[in-house]
Amino acid sequence: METTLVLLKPDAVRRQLMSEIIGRFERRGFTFRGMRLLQLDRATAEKHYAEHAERPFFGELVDFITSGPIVALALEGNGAVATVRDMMGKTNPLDSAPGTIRGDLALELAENIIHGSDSVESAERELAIYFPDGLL
Ligand code: D4T
Repeated sequence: METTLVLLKPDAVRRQLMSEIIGRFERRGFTFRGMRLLQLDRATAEKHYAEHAERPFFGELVDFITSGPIVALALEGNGAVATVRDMMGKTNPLDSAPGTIRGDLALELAENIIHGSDSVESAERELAIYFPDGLL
C-alpha cells in the first residue's frame, strides 16, 4: 500500500474545482489520510520545488504556488503514486488525454491545477512538508 501527496494548486481553488477533483479521487477508491487548506510561504514553496531551483521558470512557479490557498491531500491506495499521476494527465495540459484531470480541466502549463508526487521517495519527502504531524 502506498500513500502519495496531491496538491490542488491555487488555480484549482480559485476556479472552484476542489469538489470536482477531490470527488474523482474519492470515486476511484483512495483512502484519505490527510486533507488541509493552506497558503504556502515562499520558503516552503522553494523547499517543495527545490529540484527546479535552476530552471528559468522557478520564480514564476514559486509566485504561482504561493498566490492563493491550496489543498494538500494524502491519498492511500494500491499503486497510489502512479495511479494519481495517470489520473492527472501529462504536465502540459495540451498533451493530456481527455478523461484525465488536466485533460478535462486545464489549458496552461504554468497553471496545470494539480501536483502529484512522482515517486514513492518524493511522496515521503513531500508528505513530511505538508503533514509534519503525521497522517490519520
Ligand atoms: P508538478 O510537480 O506540479 O506536479 O508537475 P509535474 O511533476 O507534472 O511537472 P514538473 O515537476 O516537471 O513541473 C513542475 C511545475 O512547473 C511548471 N512548469 C513546468 C512550468 O511552469 N514551465 C515549464 O516549462 C515546466 C516544465 C508546471 C509544473
